Amino acid sequence: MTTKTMRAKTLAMLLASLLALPGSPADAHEARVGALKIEHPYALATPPGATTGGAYLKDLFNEGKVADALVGATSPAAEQVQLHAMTMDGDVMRMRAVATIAVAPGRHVAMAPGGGYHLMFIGLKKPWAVGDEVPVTLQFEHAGRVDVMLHVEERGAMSMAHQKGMTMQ
Ligand SMILES: [Cu+2]
Repeated sequence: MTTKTMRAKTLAMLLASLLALPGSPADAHEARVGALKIEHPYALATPPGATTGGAYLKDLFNEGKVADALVGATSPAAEQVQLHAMTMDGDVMRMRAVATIAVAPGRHVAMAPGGGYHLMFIGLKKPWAVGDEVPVTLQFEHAGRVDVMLHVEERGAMSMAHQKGMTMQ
């Protein structure tokens, strides 16, 4: 094997491991409450001094027969946690607070950076670094309350990878 092909292989492997990281079995985690399955709750690292942060449930799946909805969230890591929706206002992407995020029976809600829904942490007690774990309590209309741990991940390449994974609704 030439040095060149070895280098190319190493690079390809490195790239593959980077892209696979957020959803890989080693890193993925999930929680269940009632008929709801929450897959890989995560947050993105914030810049130093940041007072807000975005968090995402990679997948929220309603396995049951009853309509449910995420109606609120709280965390000791922030003064408040809002449910946000991204919408296009002409060419500008804007976010707004919503009261509920519905998850119909048999349906998935996928949250990702750059579109759809997210959890917005306002008044962060401290900025988030890669590898941090942030507790959040989710309140659902039917299933009730569940504590999950957000894994803090890198911005940029990682969120791109997440967006790619969002097509499988
Ligand atoms: Cu927001």
